[in-house]
Amino acid sequence: MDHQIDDVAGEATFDATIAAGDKVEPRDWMPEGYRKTLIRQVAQHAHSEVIGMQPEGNWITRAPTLQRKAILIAKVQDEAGHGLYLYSAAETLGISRDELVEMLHTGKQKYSSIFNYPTLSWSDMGTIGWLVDGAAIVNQIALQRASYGPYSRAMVRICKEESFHARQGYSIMLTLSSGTDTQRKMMQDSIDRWWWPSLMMFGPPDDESVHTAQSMAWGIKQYTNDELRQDFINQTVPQAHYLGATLPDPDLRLNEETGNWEIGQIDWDEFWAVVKGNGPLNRERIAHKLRAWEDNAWVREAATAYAAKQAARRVEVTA
Ligand code: BYC
Repeated sequence: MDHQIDDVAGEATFDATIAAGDKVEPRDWMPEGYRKTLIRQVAQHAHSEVIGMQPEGNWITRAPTLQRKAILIAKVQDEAGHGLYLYSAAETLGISRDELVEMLHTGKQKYSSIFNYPTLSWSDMGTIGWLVDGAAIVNQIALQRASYGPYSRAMVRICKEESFHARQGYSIMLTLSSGTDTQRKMMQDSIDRWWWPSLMMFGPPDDESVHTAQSMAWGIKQYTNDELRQDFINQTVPQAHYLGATLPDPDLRLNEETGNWEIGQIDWDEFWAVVKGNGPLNRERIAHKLRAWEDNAWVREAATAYAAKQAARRVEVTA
């Protein structure tokens, strides 16, 4: 009975917090669906950052200059950091890091479709920074205003770092676009392969998005998938033109009335195939992650033993 009274009072406070645009914090009452939705989305986001290290890590040893190598290492390290902020934010919802990692390893939780495509040339480092991080920023700027405090605060820091990532990507594209014919061809080939998968990052079209309406009512999402996708397209098309590149869409056209760049049909069959585990590299990505997890077990054991030793010393000192 007392529980029911607590729930009624908690729900009223929760509704008022959302209506006022204030933040919900870990100890506050929240509906079970809200907690579950956040665990799903934040965990999926964390997993994406960690798996997202693989396509770029693939090019660290082959970066064309020392400076590009140093920048790429820093960027890949940032992605690991983003994963850690996000796992920490997910843990405040009452789930452990081990459970989350287990769900990634067993395929019970997803990561972004985009990281199942291969990185075939150095130019892909530019395209990923420009298009993939660019798409991530459009999505994450909105998530800075998400109603759950720990998630929104993690987003503020992540967005600052992502903007450096997008710039380093575009800087690679500018270098290639003013280079030799071979470099320009490599750049165009890379754009041709990454354009459509980048647009898929925003999720299914609004009429197929099962979570958007509820997530917007809860203030987790501020905009729909299609709205964010359109913002990204409008921002990116002029950047492609500045590079002297084309986008692989014969139907792309500016609608003078709305100011929107309108695109052709996205291949949603391809998107769902990738999401369901049948993209070009889904199996390899998870196999590589599992191998790294097993090979590095000794690091986790050593860190745990060290923490226990430090804690025991603190007890001795205070006794
Ligand atoms: N890939 O109802 P919907 C990065 C799933 S990392 C895979 O619209 P929602 C970076 C969706 O989960 C960027 N699955 O869902 C790192 C749902 O399935 P379940 C990662 C997708 O949640 C390293 C179903 O489709 N960013 O920036 O309302 C290097 C129906 O979708 C995808 C984030 O994770 C997809 N693309 O909206 C470089 C952002 N899209 O779970 C860069 C946080 C949809 O019911 N997440 N699905 O089985 C979000 O903003 C939202 O979760 C989404 C989807 C917009 C992605």
